[in-house]
Amino acid sequence: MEIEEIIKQFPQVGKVENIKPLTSGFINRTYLVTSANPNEPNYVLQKVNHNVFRNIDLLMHNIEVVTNHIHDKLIAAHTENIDRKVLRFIPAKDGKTYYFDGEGYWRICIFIPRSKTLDAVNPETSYLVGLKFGEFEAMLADVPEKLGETIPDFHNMELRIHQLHEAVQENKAGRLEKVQSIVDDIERDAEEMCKAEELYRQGLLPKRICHCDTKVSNMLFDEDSNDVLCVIDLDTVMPSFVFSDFGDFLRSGANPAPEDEPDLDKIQFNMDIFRAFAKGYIESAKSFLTPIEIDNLPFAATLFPYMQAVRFLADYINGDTYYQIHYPEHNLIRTKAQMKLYYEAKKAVPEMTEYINSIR
Ligand code: GN1
Ligand code: MG
Repeated sequence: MEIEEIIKQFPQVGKVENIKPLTSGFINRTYLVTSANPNEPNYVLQKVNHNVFRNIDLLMHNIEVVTNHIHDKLIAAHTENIDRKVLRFIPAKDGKTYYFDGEGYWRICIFIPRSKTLDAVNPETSYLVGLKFGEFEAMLADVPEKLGETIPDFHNMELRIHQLHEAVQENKAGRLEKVQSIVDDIERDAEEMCKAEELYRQGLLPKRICHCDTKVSNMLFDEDSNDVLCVIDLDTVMPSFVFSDFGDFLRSGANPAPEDEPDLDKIQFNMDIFRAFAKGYIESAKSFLTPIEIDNLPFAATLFPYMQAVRFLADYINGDTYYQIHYPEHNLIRTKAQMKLYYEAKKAVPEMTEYINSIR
């Protein structure tokens, strides 16, 4: 269906002046829709990736519950400019917050004007991002409804290891020989890296509503004041261990190099970023975190580069079916970069633990 036709399924949108693709993430297709009437907001139109997210009804239900809950909390706290502090998805003709055109699923949210995203963090922004993601979890700690997992077992390390085993067994793209030594490195640490699932089984670790994609680029900042406005990209908001939000932010934030940096010497784990982020996060999440969760935050910082390496490697072995690649060995380069980061984070665990114990 033509994009113009899709937009017409959302009655709230008036006359459209312009539709322009936005580049964001590997997963969904995104457009900025500009309204002809300057008094009307602009919109963000997205086609949700149905291969990745199998249950769009559940996904959009989660997002509605989460955004409504945050909205209510902001009102109760007499927060100013609430429209800038939480996303709002608008209904289609049938009242649902998405439209199925027979082929794909589309949704529209209101564009927050004078906002920007950042691609990199310094200690100052890292602190703000930590505060905001901690606050996001804190606000959702009392969501009355049980949310579903939009990607079942998304951050389940045992499952990711299992998927790697399957990839190795099938060796679909004939690439196994080339990566056997990395597979061995991963195997060596697998049991240790699956400790969250074990703690969960023992009833010692809870699942909470987490964001599960805590990159700095998933947060809006005010263009003028540089204040943090709100958390975006809510597709992976689901029950998970808090390690997801803590660890995945540091995976991208504490590494000054890109996640696919081929020069491994450039990959580091920046402790200034770690300290700033941990400080902000613990400040706002302290109210609900248990001692076991806090004890294991340094583990979380090692878990996410490790998990991402396992995911990239499985995709490489499978012949690149999940992540978009820009050159043939891209997933292998990504794997090596994440393994390097994992080892760097591991080296920093004693220092991380010491710092966390000093502020908890
Ligand atoms: C995917 O598309 P993006 O960048 O938001 C992936 C994350 C990975 C990331 C690695 C749903 O996120 O889990 O960490 O790539 N999202 C999904 O770059 O699989
Ligand atoms: Mg994402």
